[in-house]
Amino acid sequence: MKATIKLPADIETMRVAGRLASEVLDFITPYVKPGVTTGELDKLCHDYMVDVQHTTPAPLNYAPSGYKPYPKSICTSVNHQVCHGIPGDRVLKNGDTVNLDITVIHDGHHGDTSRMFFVGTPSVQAKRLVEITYECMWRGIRKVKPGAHLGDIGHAIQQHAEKSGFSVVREFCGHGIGRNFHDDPQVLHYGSPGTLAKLVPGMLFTIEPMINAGRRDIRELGDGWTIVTRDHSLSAQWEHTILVTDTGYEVMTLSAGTPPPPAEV
Ligand code: EYL
Ligand code: CO
Ligand code: CO
Repeated sequence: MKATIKLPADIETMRVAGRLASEVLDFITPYVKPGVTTGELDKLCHDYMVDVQHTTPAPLNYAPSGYKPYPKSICTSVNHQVCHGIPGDRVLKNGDTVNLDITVIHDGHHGDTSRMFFVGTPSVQAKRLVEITYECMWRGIRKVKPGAHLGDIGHAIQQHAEKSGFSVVREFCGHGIGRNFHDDPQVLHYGSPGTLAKLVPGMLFTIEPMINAGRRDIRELGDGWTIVTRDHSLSAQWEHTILVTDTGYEVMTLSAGTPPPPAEV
């Protein structure tokens, strides 16, 4: 499938959208504590986006074909939930891990980013999974440059995950992004070097690996959205929106609170 090459004016708007999405994560960070509900985190983020940023939460009422409209403004995926967890009455407790996934619309353009959070003190295994998943995302990002292939990104992610004893979720992938939330290309988090589309300056897409501590198999819950690991093993995900530049890549979803790239990658 063909990827759209963005115009310079659109790229600057995407830069702002990306920063705003990341700033929602900065804003919510101090609230991610034992005792808070995922619904409270959603409400806080919704009001920050709408009232402070004057952005639109893209997930709210989002209804890709075959899905019922998503009822909330962010995704909150706890422990063995892989992605698309729906905020609600669930109370976060010490030792939980949670992914908060934010997509804002600013001036018709989307910024999409997610981070992992530890609620209180994590287990040794949770800390390792979250750190390795962050390294996986960054190993993918560092493959991005003109002339590289999408398969190079997927391969780098899969190699690091599997040599660490973890597995890569296959059913969901990164995606082109811009005026549409989800566009071409699909950015698989597994694959072979030199395969799939060649990267060209101006392409914009997310890299958002979902890595499981156990088997890669997933299952959808009855709510029609929440994805969980079939074996109930822990799952982690990080996401950035990336621009292909003339010399490499630019991370579009940066803000004051963005964690630094891992040192050892
Ligand atoms: C579901 C989207 C067409 C994704 C994200 C896939 C299914 C068919 C389009 C958020 C919500 C990815 O990119 C996402 N998070 O970073 N729904 C999503 N779907 C879907
Ligand atoms: Co996202
Ligand atoms: Co995404």
